[in-house]
Amino acid sequence: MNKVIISGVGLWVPPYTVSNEELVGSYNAWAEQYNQDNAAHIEAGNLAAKPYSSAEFIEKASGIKSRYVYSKEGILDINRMRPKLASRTEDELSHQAQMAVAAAKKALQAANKTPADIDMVIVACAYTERSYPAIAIEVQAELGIKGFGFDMLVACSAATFGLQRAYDSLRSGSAKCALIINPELTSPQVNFTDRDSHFIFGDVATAIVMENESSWDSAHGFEVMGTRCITSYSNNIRSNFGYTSRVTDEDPYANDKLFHQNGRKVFKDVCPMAAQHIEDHLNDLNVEVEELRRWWLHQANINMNLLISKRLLGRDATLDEAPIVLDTFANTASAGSIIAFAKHHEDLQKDDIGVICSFGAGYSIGSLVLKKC
Ligand code: CO8
Repeated sequence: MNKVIISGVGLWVPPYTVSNEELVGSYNAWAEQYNQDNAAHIEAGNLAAKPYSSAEFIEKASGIKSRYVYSKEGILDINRMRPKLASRTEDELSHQAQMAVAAAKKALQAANKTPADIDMVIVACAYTERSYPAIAIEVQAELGIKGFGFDMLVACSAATFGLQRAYDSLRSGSAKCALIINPELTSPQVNFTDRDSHFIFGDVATAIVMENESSWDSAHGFEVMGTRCITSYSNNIRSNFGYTSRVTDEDPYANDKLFHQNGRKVFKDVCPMAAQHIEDHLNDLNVEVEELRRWWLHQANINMNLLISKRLLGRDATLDEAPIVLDTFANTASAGSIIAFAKHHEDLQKDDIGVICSFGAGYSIGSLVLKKC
């Protein structure tokens, strides 16, 4: 059967950054204001005082120092505590399509392809800003791509699950050259008034071109040796935002409609699941863990990545083996492992093997084992 190749990757980085110090400064000012405004209720024991956040805690607990955001306006304003985006008319390109197109152009260039070569577009991410028409179809129109496109949501594993869809389509012949894009506009779903999660996420867009070996013509190609996806239901990472809030008469902007999680439980559950998943995938492909030259892991928490690689290697992975990008990008949902791949793939030599692995809400875990061509 024809080999399937990842022939190009693109990374679009938003223009604004928010450091831990900036974020904590605004959260603490907001908490102080809240506690003052509610002093009587807090004193009477009817309301809990808001605890303060700390930049030291954030870096120690997660490894995150800063994050990129699509719009900085409003995030640090204690009277708003959420980003502000200009609303766009139906005739204008949507925010998410704009991010997706920027990353897609970079991936096409890296793959030495033009829009005319693509016949399938998948926009795979944690949220889309509307239900229909699909962002993927908007991207298709903007770039002038024929064929078909669709959106798919699998939280932090959307990118790897999307890559598996593309791989299967190329192998079956239903597509010849696929563009898989991850425009992760996470900041609108972050509760910037929640100390436990206000620091976790950043915005970014990544894209990958995947094609058959017969058409491959780029500087850096990676044969997809295999893909593997698994899901297991959990409420530990959840957002109840959805189109039915209108008819259930719930507040569509209540805290449960934003990202929330039991972070410590997620950490404990997901690390062993992800390590087992990678081990099983490698076993299926007759690849030894020691043969892995690079681990492009999901970027949620540096301690998670260290634990997962150590469990399999029996020692700490070096930063060269398992690169970290979350220090400057934070958790960018499904794009994290693809950012790691985008920034750390060119130095691999022919026949070097690496694994892209994502893990997150669902729970969902996805992996691709790649061999440098
Ligand atoms: N500042 C100071 N102290 C804090 C803060 C803070 N900001 N936050 C919490 N604390 C306190 C806690 O209250 C707690 O205090 P106490 O011991 O008195 O109860 C103490 O610090 C320790 O808190 P935790 O137990 O929560 O701390 P952890 O060491 O577990 O670290 C983490 C917290 C960083 C959240 C960690 O648990 C973690 O990274 N877990 C994994 C989370 C993860 O990977 N989640 C995946 C989510 S992403 C995903 O699946 C995609 C969803 C879709 C995208 C969403 C976009 C918006």
